[in-house]
Amino acid sequence: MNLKIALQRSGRLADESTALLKRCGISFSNGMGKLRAEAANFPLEIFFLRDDDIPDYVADGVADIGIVGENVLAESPKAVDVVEKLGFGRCRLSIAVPKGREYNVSMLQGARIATSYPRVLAGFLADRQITAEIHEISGSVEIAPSIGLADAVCDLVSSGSTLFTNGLTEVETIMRSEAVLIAGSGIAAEAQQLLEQLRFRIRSVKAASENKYILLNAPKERVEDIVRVLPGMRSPSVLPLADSGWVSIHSVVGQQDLWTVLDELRANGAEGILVLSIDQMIR
Ligand code: PRT
Ligand code: ZN
Repeated sequence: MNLKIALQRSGRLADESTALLKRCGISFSNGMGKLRAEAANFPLEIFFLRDDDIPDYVADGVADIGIVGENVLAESPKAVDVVEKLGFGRCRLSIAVPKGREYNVSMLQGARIATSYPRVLAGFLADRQITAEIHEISGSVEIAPSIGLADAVCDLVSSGSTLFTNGLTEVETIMRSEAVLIAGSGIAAEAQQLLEQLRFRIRSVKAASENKYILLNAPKERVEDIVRVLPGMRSPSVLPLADSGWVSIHSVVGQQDLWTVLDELRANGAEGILVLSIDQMIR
């Protein structure tokens, strides 16, 4: 039996979804226009679909699991469970208005707002007792104000450059989203077991990409100060060097703290610092 996974065929989640499986040691070929692939070394069958269809396929049991943006699930909730956050495809659903326009949320009363996310937007407005005209459009939402179709937009934003080039300013964040692994609620026991194996791999790959392995040399008398700077998985390893006045210290540091930790290490006498990528990390 195979575990069946639905991935986006092409688009913003496609490359990172296939890259994630490959980093999990799963090999398959995903040539252009391919709709289906079978992994060579894991009982996994892959369907390549439009992202909007993925929750349906998973809810209906055609696929056991899938990768999709949280925004898609929020707009059309389905009988699926989010089993893992994946840390890519990050964006936010925001309201934007023409640049220079003053803004507070009550100004949305009676406004025309263009969006591809009418359900999430309606929920946001209802919570604030605002009645607005929601214009649902499926693409190029950002041009709606300049062609006179809307007073504001509600669209996904990542770098903000689309809003900027269309003379719009982001004024309100309605939700944050990232890619997630979803599973059908009626997933069979055998598929569930394979899913657990895959989740174990995904978690080790994700932890690895969020951390760096760090090695450094330190004079013995500074070890205590340096160890205080390093979190480590349990505690850093301290190894003797040929020169008895020095030791080598090994540890793991979170990617986001890396530069701060490096500054503190140097300030505490660390030398010959090496920072290495980690392939897998099992906590
Ligand atoms: O063909 P298919 O239906 O599969 O794809 P799609 O065109 O519906 O989706 P796609 O590939 O554009 O996006 C897939 C998923 O990527 C979305 O559902 C989000 O979860 C996630 N994602 C992350 C984004 C963005 N960032 C993003 N910036 N989806 C869309 N955008 C668009 C946004 O709509 C706007 O047009 O990019 C533009 C803004 O980008 P910036 O960088 O200029 O702010
Ligand atoms: Zn889509």
